[in-house]
Amino acid sequence: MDRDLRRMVGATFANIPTRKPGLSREAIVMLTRIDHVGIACHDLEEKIAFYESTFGLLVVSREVNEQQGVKEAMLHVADGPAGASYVQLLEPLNPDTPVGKFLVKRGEGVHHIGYGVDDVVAALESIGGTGVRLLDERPRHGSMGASIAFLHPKDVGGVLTELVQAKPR
Ligand code: CMX
Ligand code: CO
Repeated sequence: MDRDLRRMVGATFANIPTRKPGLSREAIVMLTRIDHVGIACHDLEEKIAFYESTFGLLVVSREVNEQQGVKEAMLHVADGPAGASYVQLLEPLNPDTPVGKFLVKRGEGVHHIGYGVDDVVAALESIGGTGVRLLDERPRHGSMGASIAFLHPKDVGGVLTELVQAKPR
């Protein structure tokens, strides 16, 4: 990026308000970034190959998370000032899991959005106070050592929403 363009982009971002005026700081949960987009698939290896060959993404982590009922891979997209962002590919461990049920009902596609937060416990308390149902009262273990918690999609306009506090580097 040349220097003028860099300055322009910097200035543009500096002008974007990040908080709704009039709300107290305590009432606001700061979402720091889009941490990942979770995508449900039938065949993890096939989808990894697709994302690698089509978008040139690289797998940075593979895990089996029994508690969440998934076999998954994180593919790095970009680094930003608030941390990295990823595509999370999810294959269910069996049909009676969140991703397994989703695939039967809706087929492959976007399953959830994961937003970065600095403090997931504080975020849960604040969001729970607004009436949005918390699927996790307390954080659970997520990809790459993160602490995660889900919000009910019916209370977030049909979007299953995950809060992600990344493991400290
Ligand atoms: N996005 C949007 N809506 C969803 C959804 C999703 N991913 N999954 C389910 N729903 C909707 C269903 O369509 C259904 O709506 P209707 O009643 O209008 O048909 C409703 O929610 C209930 O769905 P269900 O199939 O009966 O499933 P359950 O209620 O048993 O579970 C949910 C739904 C969201 C509570 C469950 O999937 C959950 O607890 N998810 C959080 C954990 C998770 O998804 N883990 C996997 C990812 C792990 C990771 O990212 O690390
Ligand atoms: Co996720």
